[in-house]
Amino acid sequence: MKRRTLLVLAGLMVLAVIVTAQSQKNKPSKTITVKITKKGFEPKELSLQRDVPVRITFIRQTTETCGTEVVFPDYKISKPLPLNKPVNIEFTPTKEGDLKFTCGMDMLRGKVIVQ
Ligand SMILES: [Cu+2]
Repeated sequence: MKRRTLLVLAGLMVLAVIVTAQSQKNKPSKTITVKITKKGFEPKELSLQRDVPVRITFIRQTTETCGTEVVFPDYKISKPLPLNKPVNIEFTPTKEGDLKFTCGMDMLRGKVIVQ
């Protein structure tokens, strides 16, 4: 009887470890905020690490630019940016090198350096 209890406890511990590992796997280990202002993306240059999941939060704070959408062409990501609403983009850079992000019309530009 006591042995069975121990087994159940051990099983629960293994399960807890697995669940923790899974949730950490899905959690971005780096978060960055990028604002869209009159000047464009701020900051407009980001540096990221290869294979490290990232969450970039974009907030458009102006109506004076055409930055109503953000596009990461290499990762086929594009999202509308409503005024003053944070929009999260999550991905994992898998290649080293420069990566561009732009507005929907490729006028505002930003750069991600993946190392
Ligand atoms: Cu534009």
